[in-house]
Amino acid sequence: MSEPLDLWVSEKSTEHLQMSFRTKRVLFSEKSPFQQVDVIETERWGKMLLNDGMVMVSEADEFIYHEMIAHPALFLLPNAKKVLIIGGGDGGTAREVLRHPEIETVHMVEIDEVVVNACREHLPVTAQCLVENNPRLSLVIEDGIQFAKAQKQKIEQKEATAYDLILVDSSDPVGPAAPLFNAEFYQDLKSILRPGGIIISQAESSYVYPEAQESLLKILNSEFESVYLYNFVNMTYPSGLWSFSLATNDTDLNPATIDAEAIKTSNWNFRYYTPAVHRAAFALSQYQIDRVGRYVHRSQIGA
Ligand code: SPD
Repeated sequence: MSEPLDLWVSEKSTEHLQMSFRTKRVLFSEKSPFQQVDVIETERWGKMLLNDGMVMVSEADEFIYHEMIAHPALFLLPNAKKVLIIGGGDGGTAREVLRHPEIETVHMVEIDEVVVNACREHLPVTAQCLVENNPRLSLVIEDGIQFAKAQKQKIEQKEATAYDLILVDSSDPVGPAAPLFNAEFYQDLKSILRPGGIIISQAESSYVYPEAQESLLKILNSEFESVYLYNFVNMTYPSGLWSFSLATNDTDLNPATIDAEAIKTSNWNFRYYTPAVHRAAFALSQYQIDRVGRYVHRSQIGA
């Protein structure tokens, strides 16, 4: 009797680093007009979505990424009502935003319908809010770049109102997500954000992709009054340590101070996010300060 296949799927993160996941089977594999989309079933991490071979979410740790992209900003903006999500086709970010009852409208703009449908079918917990007729969620299949430009015109013509919070839940800066790391995109986002609003962006890894992170923070720094970097741990991303950026023109906002009572009394059974995690996430290592300290708020560099 021959042994069953020992199947591994690898993300080749850089020329010098790859991560491999022992895999039971491939559940979905399709080349969309934008990228290669795969869902695999792993031994340890549950089902996993990969875009162009890069891990986007796994069932085992998606809660960390999605809690950390949504809740820090939402607890800093208790009066937020209108949220825009660019990307986030798996639905996890929208799921977390919609846990806040004060949020009336979520616009989610995803370029790749193949990702949305693959997640609806294979990652139903992550994609649970991507149902037809969700009264608070409007899902638009469109390029986020074009959406932001069109929205800018509508706001200028008073046909639409600005967003309180914008979440850029992008994949890595290659393929369809590359323009989401450009200055022009953030200039457009700035004009569709209300004064005092917040933009959170997927900000890559300080250790594996320092150039991409630095470039994003440099752009944000040139467009916004205050820029912060905050960290979280995601086991299935290369190096484990990953970051989001926070950009705002509200100079009074201090993101590291948080209403701990509001988080505790929300009683939502977070699995990662706590008041202490919120505060600690904004602490930067000396390595990060040396790399990007000139682009982030002075409170993050110990000044
Ligand atoms: N290398 C992974 C970068 C993060 C990708 N975004 C994940 C989307 C989750 N909604």
